[in-house]
Order: sequence, then C-alpha cells, then structure tokens
Amino acid sequence: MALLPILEFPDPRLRNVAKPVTEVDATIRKLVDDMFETMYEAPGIGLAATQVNVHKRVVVIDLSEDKSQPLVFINPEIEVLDQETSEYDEGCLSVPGFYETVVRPGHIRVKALDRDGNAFEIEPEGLLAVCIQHELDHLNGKLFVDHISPFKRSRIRSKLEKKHKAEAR
Ligand code: QAP
Ligand code: CO
Repeated sequence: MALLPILEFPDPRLRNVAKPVTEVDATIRKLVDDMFETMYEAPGIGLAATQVNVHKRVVVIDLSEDKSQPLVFINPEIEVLDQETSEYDEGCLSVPGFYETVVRPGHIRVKALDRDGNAFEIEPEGLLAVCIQHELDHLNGKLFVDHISPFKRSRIRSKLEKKHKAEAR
C-alpha cells in the first residue's frame, strides 16, 4: 500500500476528464487500496482517482467513523430520482480548509462496478448521495467550488495559491 499525493485547487490536472475503466484488474485494485489508505490518512470520507492524478473513473467512499464501510464505485453513473434537493456544507481534500454550502439532487440511483468488477446499483439519499455526486464531479473535471459564487471561488483560489507559494519556499 502507498500514500498518494493529493492535487490541490487550482491545479489544472483537476480539470481532466477521467477515462472509463475497461477491466477491473490487479492495477485497479492496487489503485483502490492506495486511495483508501490515502483517504483514511487525510482523513476524508470520499476520494476520486482524479485527485491523486490518476485519470480513471474510480471513486472510494467511507462515511463510517471506524473505516468499517468502504465503498468502491468504478465507472459510476447516476440518475436523479426525484425533484427534492439537499443542501450540504461540502469540503474537499483538494480544497483544504474551505467549506461551502452546495445544493444538489437529494435522491439518486447509482450504477457502478465494485472492487471485483461486479455491477451493482443503489438508491442513496442524504450524505451518501451528496458524496457520490461530489466524487463523480471530480471524474468529470469539476469541483464543489464550481457550484458556488465566482466571488467565493476566486477568494478560495487566491488563498490556496498563497499557501502553495509559501510551501514552495
Ligand atoms: C467530499 O470530502 C464531501 O478541508 C469528501 O482540511 C465532503 O473527505 C462530500 C477534508 C463533504 C460531501 C460532504 C477537507 C479534510 C476532507 C478539508 C472530504 C480538510 C481536511 C474532505
Ligand atoms: Co473532493
């Protein structure tokens, strides 16, 4: 297992669109394991491969407090199930230190492949629905800051650019 470096906004590599996984093989399973280790160490509740500079459609999530509910989504697809929306204060390991309210569909259907390459389907609401949509955005080159006002987004960009310059000294 290995800890992977996490790209931070406004790194342009976070704008890449990830490619579908054609075969869930040992390379993908190693990526999944490294992503869990990286997410747990952070700690975070969700991580997309894009954030570790691997542009494949792979997401890991664990909403539990004790690392007991690891979820893997390979080639995830979502459908909105009803008009209800949900508002959540979102954060992101690629936007460290910033949280903003994002409105998203509250009830979705998700189809994906698991760690063994088997297809499954769930219909989450609440935080899991929010988290899957946030992570799927990453695979499409989108970040939660794209859902907030341009003013707030550019303030976050400036602050992180300052931090990155300080770290590079
Ligand atoms: C995405 O985010 C998410 O700013 C996962 O300093 C978050 O794991 C979806 C984190 C909230 C829905 C709701 C953020 C860790 C972790 C930070 C995360 C930080 C350290 C974020
Ligand atoms: Co994120």
